[in-house]
Amino acid sequence: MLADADGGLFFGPANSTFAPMVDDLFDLIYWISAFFFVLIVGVMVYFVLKYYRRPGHGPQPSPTHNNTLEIAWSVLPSFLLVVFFVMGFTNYMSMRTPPDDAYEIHVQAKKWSWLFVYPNGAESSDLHIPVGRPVRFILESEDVLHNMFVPAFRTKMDCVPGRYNEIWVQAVNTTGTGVNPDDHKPHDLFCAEYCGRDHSNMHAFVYVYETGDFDAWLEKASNLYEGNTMVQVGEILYKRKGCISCHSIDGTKKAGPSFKDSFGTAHKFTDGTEAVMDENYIRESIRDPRAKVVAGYQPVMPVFPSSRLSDKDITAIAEFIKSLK
Ligand code: HEC
Ligand SMILES: [Cu+2]
Repeated sequence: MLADADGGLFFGPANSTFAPMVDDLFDLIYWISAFFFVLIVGVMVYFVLKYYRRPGHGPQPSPTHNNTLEIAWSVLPSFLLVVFFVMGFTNYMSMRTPPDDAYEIHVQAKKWSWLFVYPNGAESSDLHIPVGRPVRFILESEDVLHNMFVPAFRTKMDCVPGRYNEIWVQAVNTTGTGVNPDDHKPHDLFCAEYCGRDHSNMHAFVYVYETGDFDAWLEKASNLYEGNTMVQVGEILYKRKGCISCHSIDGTKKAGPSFKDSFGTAHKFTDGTEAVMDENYIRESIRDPRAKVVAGYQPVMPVFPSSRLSDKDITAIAEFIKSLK
């Protein structure tokens, strides 16, 4: 094996069962290319120095043909090509064929956030998975092309609007839960397909747990309203439903207005009217964002019907926005 478990020269630590084989293939192609680059440029430089035109060194008769050489430079690259293809194809096929007993997680990408949906209906905006168990991702997009990329797993797959795509992964190490700063860090998950204004913020963390810890997390995630105040639920939904990608809570202007100090104040709209933000206005903004478009912003906010955000959820979000004064 060429690759180290820590990822070697080019990669971060290898944290999935696929990572070493991806790294091996990359290293193989890389070093073969480097070898031939040095060889060819070296020979070129040597010939230039040896044969350049100077007094006493005019043009010389040269051979027109060399069968051995031509066969060599056709057969050797073809052979390498076949080796790369077979290795790449086998890797690709094993990444695309999850074992039957894989744990399934739905991935919904949208501008500009991730939603992960677990078999029991629990949802999260960061990815949580058990260690040592195959996890199959069913990827979809609500709007444009996105791509789920976890460098630590070497996993990368398109999320295409209107169809399901899949990939699977088996993590080999746990990560910290992010609570204890001494834990090793959770992995990064990026969008790797340019998808508009806040593409670069389309980021999530990947937490990998021991099986028991994962079950505990899942249990907690499925009972959102249990043991949380409305404000806390509102904050969780604000992250989970992707409001966070367009609305800040610290006053910074993103694609949408900040929620900071916005409750109870007057908001101006593109049609010249204005209204004070109260619960009804928040509700309308979520169910029918085009009804009033805040001056200075594009009408890009997606509609959230009750199938995606219940009335109770909206109440929680309103409580959260209220708490930001
Ligand atoms: C793709 C970006 C985007 C997402 C995601 C998004 N919004 Fe918006 N939102 C906007 C924009 C842009 C406006 C201002 C234009 C308008 O009123 O339609 C807005 C306006 C609002 C307003 C009125 C704000 C004000 O200052 O008057 C509220 C309330 C709101 N959004 C709530 C939410 C909630 C809750 C979510 C998540 C469930 C959410 N938004 C998700 C872009 C977004
Ligand atoms: Cu994206």
